[in-house]
Amino acid sequence: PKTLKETFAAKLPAEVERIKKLRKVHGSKIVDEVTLDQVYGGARGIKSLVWEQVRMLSEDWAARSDLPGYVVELVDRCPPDLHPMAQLSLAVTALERDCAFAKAYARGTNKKEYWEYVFEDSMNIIAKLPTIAARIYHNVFREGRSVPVAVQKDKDFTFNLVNQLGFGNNEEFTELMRLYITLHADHEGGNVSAHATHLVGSTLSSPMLSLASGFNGLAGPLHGLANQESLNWLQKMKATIGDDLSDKAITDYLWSTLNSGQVLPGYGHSVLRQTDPRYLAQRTFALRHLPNDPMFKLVSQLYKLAPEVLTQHGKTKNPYPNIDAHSGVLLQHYGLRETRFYTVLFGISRAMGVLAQVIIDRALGFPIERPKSYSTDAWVGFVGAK
Ligand code: NMX
Ligand code: MLT
Repeated sequence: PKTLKETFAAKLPAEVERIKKLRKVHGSKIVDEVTLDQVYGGARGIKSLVWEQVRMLSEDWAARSDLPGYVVELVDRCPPDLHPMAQLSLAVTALERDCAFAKAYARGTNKKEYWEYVFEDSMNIIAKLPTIAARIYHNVFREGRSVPVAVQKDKDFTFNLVNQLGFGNNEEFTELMRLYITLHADHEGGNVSAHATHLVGSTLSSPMLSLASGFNGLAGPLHGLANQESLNWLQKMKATIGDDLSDKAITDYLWSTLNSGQVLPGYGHSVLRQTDPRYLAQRTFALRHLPNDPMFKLVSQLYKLAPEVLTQHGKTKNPYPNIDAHSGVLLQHYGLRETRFYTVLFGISRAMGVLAQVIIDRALGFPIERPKSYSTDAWVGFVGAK
C-alpha cells in the first residue's frame, strides 16, 4: 500500500492543474462583497480562505515519537505554575532546531519541493505531541514523580496518548479520547488556531513556529481555553448553589455571570448558529456511558436553560453550546480532573488539521498573506460618511 506521502504526491499534480484552470477561467469573478461591519467585526464571514483535509497514520507517528533530549530538558525545567499551553508552545517552538524545511530552504531548495519537507516536519511534530503533553502532565500534576511510559509502536496514536498520561488501562476512556481527537482536529480555516498557523506559515516560517502561533491563539479563553473555563465555571456554580440544582437556582447563576460582565463559557460561536454538532457527538457519548454523572446532569440542565437566558440577554448571535461546553465533564468523569491541561488535549488534535493545511499551502504554492488595512478616517471617506 502507498504511504500517506505517496498518496498525497500522486494527487497533487491534478489538484495544481485544477486550481490553475479555475483561476485562468474564473480568476476575475467576484466571490464576495465586504461590508464595513465585517471590516470592524473580525473579518467574520468574509470568503477568503481555501482549506482541505488529509488522514492520519498512527504507525508512522509512533515511529517518529521520540523527543530530542533538549526538549525533554526544556519541559522539565518549566516551573509547574507556567500554564501547560505555554509549555506546549515552548516545546513545539524548540522542535524547530530539527526542522527539515528550514534546512532545505537554507540550501536553496526549489519551491516546488517545499511541501515534502513540511510534510516530514508536520508528521514529526504530530508524532511527538503526545509524549510532550504527557511529560508536561506528569511534571505539573504529578510533581514529576512519574514520567510518560514509552510509546507502543504497534498501538494507535490515541491509545499511546492515553497510556502515556497514565490512563491506558481504561478502554472506555481511550474510546472517548478517540472521539475527542477526531472531533477537535479541524473545523475549517477561519478559526483562530487554524488561521494563525496558516498566516504565520505563509511567511515560510517553519511548521514548528507556525503551529506554536496557532497554539498561542488556542490558549485564549474565547477559543480553546474555553474548555478549561467551562469546567471551572460549572464547578464554581455547583460550589455556590450547593445541592439546590433547581432551574431557578441555575438561571439566577447564569444571570449573575452575565451581569458581572463575563461570558458564559462554552456558549456562543463566531460562525455556528445552532448547537455545535461536536457538542452533540459528546452528548451522545455521555448519554450512552455516563448518564447519571452529576456534572453531566448539570451540563444537560444548562443546555435546557442557557439558550433562553442568552436569548433574553440579547447579545450573542448564537445562544447554543459549542464543543467546549461538554468536553470537560467527560474528561473529569474518567479521572482527568486537571482543567489546566484540557486545552493541551485540544491542541494535540488541532495540530493534525492545521498542519495538514500547511502542507497543502506549500504544495499549492499559496502566497504570503497580506490583507490591506486603512484608518477609520480612510474608511469614513471610503463609505462616504460624514
Ligand atoms: N456569553 C455572554 N455573551 C456572549 C456570549 C456568551 N457565551 N457569546 C457572545 N456573547 C456576546 C459577545 O461578547 C458580544 O458582546 P459585545 O457586543 O459586548 O462585544 C456579543 O455577544 C456578540 O458576539 P457574537 O457576534 O455572537 O460572537 P463573537 O463572534 O464575537 O464571539 C465567541 C464568539 C465564541 C468568542 C463568543 O460566543 C464567546 O465569547 N463565547 C464564550 C467563550 C467560548 O465558549 N469560546 C469557545 C469557542 C469554541 N472554541 O473552541 O474555540
Ligand atoms: C474551533 O473549533 O476552532 C472553534 O469552534 C472556534 C471557531 O470555529 O471559531
